[in-house]
Amino acid sequence: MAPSSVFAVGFVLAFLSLCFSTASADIVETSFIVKNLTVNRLCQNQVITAVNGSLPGPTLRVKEGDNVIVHVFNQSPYNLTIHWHGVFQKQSQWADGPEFITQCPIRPGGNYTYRFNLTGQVGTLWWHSHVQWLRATVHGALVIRPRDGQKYPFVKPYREDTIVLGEWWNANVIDIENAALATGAAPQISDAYTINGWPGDLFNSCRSISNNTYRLDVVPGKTYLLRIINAALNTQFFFKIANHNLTVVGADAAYTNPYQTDVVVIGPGQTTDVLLTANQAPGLYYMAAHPYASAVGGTFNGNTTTAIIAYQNATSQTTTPILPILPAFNDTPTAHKFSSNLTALVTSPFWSSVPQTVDEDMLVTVGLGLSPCGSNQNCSGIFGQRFSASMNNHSFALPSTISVLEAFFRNVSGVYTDDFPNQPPLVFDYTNNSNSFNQDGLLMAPKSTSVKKVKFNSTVQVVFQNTALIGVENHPMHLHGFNFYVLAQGFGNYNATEASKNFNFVNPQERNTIGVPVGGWAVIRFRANNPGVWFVHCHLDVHLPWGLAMAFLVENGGTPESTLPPPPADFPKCT
Ligand SMILES: *[C@@H]1O[C@H](CO)[C@@H](O)[C@H](O)[C@H]1NC(C)=O
Ligand SMILES: *[C@@H]1O[C@H](CO)[C@@H](O)[C@H](O)[C@H]1NC(C)=O
Ligand SMILES: *[C@@H]1O[C@H](CO)[C@@H](O)[C@H](O)[C@H]1NC(C)=O
Ligand SMILES: *[C@@H]1O[C@H](CO)[C@@H](O)[C@H](O)[C@H]1NC(C)=O
Ligand SMILES: *[C@@H]1O[C@H](CO)[C@@H](O)[C@H](O)[C@H]1NC(C)=O
Ligand SMILES: *[C@@H]1O[C@H](CO)[C@@H](O)[C@H](O)[C@H]1NC(C)=O
Ligand SMILES: *[C@@H]1O[C@H](CO)[C@@H](O)[C@H](O)[C@H]1NC(C)=O
Ligand SMILES: *[C@@H]1O[C@H](CO)[C@@H](O)[C@H](O)[C@H]1NC(C)=O
Ligand SMILES: *[C@@H]1O[C@H](CO)[C@@H](O)[C@H](O)[C@H]1NC(C)=O
Ligand SMILES: *[C@@H]1O[C@H](CO)[C@@H](O)[C@H](O)[C@H]1NC(C)=O
Ligand SMILES: *[C@@H]1O[C@H](CO)[C@@H](O)[C@H](O)[C@H]1NC(C)=O
Ligand SMILES: *[C@@H]1O[C@H](CO)[C@@H](O)[C@H](O)[C@H]1NC(C)=O
Ligand SMILES: [Cu+2]
Repeated sequence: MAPSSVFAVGFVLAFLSLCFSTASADIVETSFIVKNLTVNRLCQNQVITAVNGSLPGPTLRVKEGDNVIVHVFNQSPYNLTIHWHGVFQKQSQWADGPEFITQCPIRPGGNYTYRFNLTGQVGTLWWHSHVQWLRATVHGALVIRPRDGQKYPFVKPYREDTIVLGEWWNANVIDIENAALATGAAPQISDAYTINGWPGDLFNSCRSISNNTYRLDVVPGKTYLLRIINAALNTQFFFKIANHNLTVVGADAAYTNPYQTDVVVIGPGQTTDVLLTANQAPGLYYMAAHPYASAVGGTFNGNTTTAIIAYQNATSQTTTPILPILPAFNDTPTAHKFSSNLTALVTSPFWSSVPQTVDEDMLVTVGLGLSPCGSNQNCSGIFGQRFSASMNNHSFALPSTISVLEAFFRNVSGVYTDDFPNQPPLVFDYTNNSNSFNQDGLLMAPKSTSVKKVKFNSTVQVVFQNTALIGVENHPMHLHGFNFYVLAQGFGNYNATEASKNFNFVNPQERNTIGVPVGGWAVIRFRANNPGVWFVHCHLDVHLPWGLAMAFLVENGGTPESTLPPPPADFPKCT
């Protein structure tokens, strides 16, 4: 072929890919049928609430820029919403999903259509119910590939797979939650952890290994992209694959610099994309996960969930897979090393630089507490009170007659207050365990529905500061509607003078969920460039109903693109 025709072919290809990349947005329209499903786990049948008869629910596969339409039919006995975890919801604020924050739930027998565009994010997100504890079984992956003509910024994987980590109860999870809330006690711990819905054979299941364990067949020498999602309610995990290193290339649908590791630490709400190369002796290898349990004295199920990586045609198919050695449950140094070593890939087309000025400078305490039992009641929390939780001494209570977003839109008073403070009411020795039960009345934070109002497009910096009231613990804090930059993380009480010296303004990881170090702090920053009401909360479902939440109310910006549109016609009403 003559050089000139090579050039011509190249030119035509370039031209075509340009056409595709401007016209590549597809409409992805599907339905979720949500209803009872009987499944058999751990030697017994259990009725769960599930989407389309599967656990996890169906994977939604889209390309960046696509227009997503999901018709949700609630044939379950429970109130329902779906949250599209990590989706920015620019101009589709009514589709975000948390009950009584953005919408009233879809009542049993009802339906609602979620419509949003997936623009400016590539990687792995997920969807889950945002009503009580329903997300234990109402969840699934949301895979966003680059649009046509664009590529991954890493070696093209031979195949991709989703690895959904979950948590299982031999009971109805709503009953478990309601029982705990009735007495103020800590809820019953889970009976198993799962990988793609299966506990694996280290749990007794009364089943054969091939019938209780997720299995991924790999071709020797090939590289796989594993999209790991932590859909567990209350458990952070250490995750490993025996004898194999992993290369992290993304987290929360933002590309990272390649980071090689033999262990992944992942909190509820987070996703981690890793490359796995099948470069070991052909055979069977377990992938395994067990808790990273940061709270001293906390109770948890200490078993390990497994799945199997099976090399194609391995002669040793019948032998027992090799089990990786997971870090100790309380191995905070390993958790911290992983979480603080990730950095953003700034050559990503979706990267934008860190805002250098701050309009709202907040220090927000996050932690546990108690609330009064109530007269003539018996409570099982410590001191005979109820467990509770708070941010800046405000323990969040959901409204029940209208969502906060709708109250904002319709100017309905009495639903929320906009008095969430930029600082805690009292400066104290936040992380000192020795006086953890007696902090000038701070143990019992009042219940309220308090939001922080910010101007459109303002830059918000939040230092999440863990407290030792009741006990220190790593809380995975999730922000709806935005990604944030993680500028720094550390232990003890935050000291701005010290910490700001180490802020990463160059390539901080971008996330929607950050595990605030146990007995420590994390500094995040984001641009509030989407008007609406955006929930901020601990993604441990044990702490959310206790009140470990607040919301940002981002005001309208004065242009059509920066104004909250009206709710859609089928928007659920509270009745
Ligand atoms: C869920 O099930 C419905 C009804 O069978 C089907 O139309 C829809 O495509 C399914 N959704 C997904 C995401 O698989
Ligand atoms: C669904 O399961 C619940 C128990 O979890 C039961 O009370 C209800 O009757 C079931 N509904 C249907 C339609 O089977
Ligand atoms: C989504 O994108 C389409 C064009 O692809 C546009 O017509 C629609 O208004 C967008 N929807 C939202 C909610 O921004
Ligand atoms: C969806 O709900 C509306 C009422 O909100 C109802 O009129 C409609 O028939 C429902 N659609 C289906 C397919 O069930
Ligand atoms: C798997 O377990 C189910 C339920 O016990 C049983 O019906 C099915 O036959 C089993 N399949 C295999 C391949 O063992
Ligand atoms: C994994 O990576 C570590 C350090 O980067 C290296 O020492 C080790 O040999 C690697 N193991 C495998 C199986 O590639
Ligand atoms: C493992 O799980 C079983 C229930 O499936 C539980 O009885 C046992 O205590 C657990 N083991 C540990 C170490 O937590
Ligand atoms: C595995 O065996 C099948 C059938 O013999 C063969 O077609 C395939 O190429 C083998 N794969 C590898 C990786 O050796
Ligand atoms: C990774 O973490 C280790 C341990 O916390 C720390 O010593 C090292 O500086 C970190 N490296 C980077 C690049 O952040
Ligand atoms: C938000 O502020 C940034 C920095 O000042 C500016 O570049 C951007 O245009 C603003 N966005 C809007 C929509 O006003
Ligand atoms: C914060 O750090 C600075 C500089 O190291 C130090 O002078 C100051 O005393 C510290 N503040 C507190 C409250 O510890
Ligand atoms: C279901 O939602 C309605 C609002 O539409 C609310 O009044 C009711 O309390 C909810 N039910 C439960 C069990 O939360
Ligand atoms: Cu928490």
